Amino acid sequence: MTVQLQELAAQLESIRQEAQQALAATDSLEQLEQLRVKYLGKKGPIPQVLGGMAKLDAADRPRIGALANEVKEAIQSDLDRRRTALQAAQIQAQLEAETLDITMSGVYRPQGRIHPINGMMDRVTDIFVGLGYTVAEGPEMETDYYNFEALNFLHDHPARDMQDTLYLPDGNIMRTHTSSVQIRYMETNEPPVRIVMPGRCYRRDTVDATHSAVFHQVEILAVDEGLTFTDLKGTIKVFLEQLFGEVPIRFRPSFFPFTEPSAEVDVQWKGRWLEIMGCGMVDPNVLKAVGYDPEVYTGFAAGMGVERLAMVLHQIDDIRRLYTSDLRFLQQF
Ligand code: 2U9
Repeated sequence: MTVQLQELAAQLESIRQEAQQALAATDSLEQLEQLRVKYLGKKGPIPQVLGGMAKLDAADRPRIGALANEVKEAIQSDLDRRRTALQAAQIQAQLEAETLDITMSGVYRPQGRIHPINGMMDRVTDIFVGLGYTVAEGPEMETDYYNFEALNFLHDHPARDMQDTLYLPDGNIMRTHTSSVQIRYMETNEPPVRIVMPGRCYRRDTVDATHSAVFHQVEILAVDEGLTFTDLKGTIKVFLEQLFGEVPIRFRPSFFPFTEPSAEVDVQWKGRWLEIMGCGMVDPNVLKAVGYDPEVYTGFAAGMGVERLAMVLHQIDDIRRLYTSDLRFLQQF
């Protein structure tokens, strides 16, 4: 190989290397195109090198021509590979830049929960349903007859007083207990009766830590042949066991217009006797008022205040907390 040939071959080799490095360093298609023109264009270095072929021996000329083609092809294939890579990168970048987030941020809907009054009313009602009682409901607006008269309240009974009962302009009243529902039920149903009445009641009370003008009751009524005070005690014992567990209970004599005899029921809870409900045998006058023969049928009844039960079992210190809709309070249940 002649010195001239070696020189031209070395020049071609360094063009190839330089082009290779330049291509590897490009990061845009525009730059790549500039490099194509620079290294493979008509005014590029290879035609220049080939211009020096005149100095070569005729026998060396085809060799340098072949070498020049090899270098051109090598540069071309580097260029193609780089173009493919840059195009792929460009598409990828475009895809990432144009990503459309089609998700929508959700609408926050706070989860509600059962109010402690309703929770307690459900618990009590469910226990009696478990004992075979049926739920009965009635209107909150009542007549004097269903709320007092049929329940054996004397005409001058203090509960009938304007100071104790909410009277409506039309002469009706807001029911002061759910007992009116039992009267309505017995008027349209024959014994045997086993009913449980959960419901809202109203009294013209001055609101304080233990009184609310709106409150809730659950009452029960059983009427059948041969029911005795023992049946009443057994029913209440089973009920209180399910609500409080095995706690001592006691019955104290009391008075209600609609029951005779009547009793208050206390449970021993956290070391103290608490008055929790009232009960008694249905007064014969009440049975007569709905057309039941008191010589054939006897009945027992009991009633309790739902707020009071909730306050005892949840250790709530003021009845008003149950009515002020303070979420810090309500979220505890
Ligand atoms: C009929 C006959 C008898 C329901 C009864 C009680 C005793 C009682 C109070 C508890 C606290 C009301 O919420 S409170 O203030 N109730 O002590 N209730 S016997 O007796 C009836 C009901 C209906 C036809």
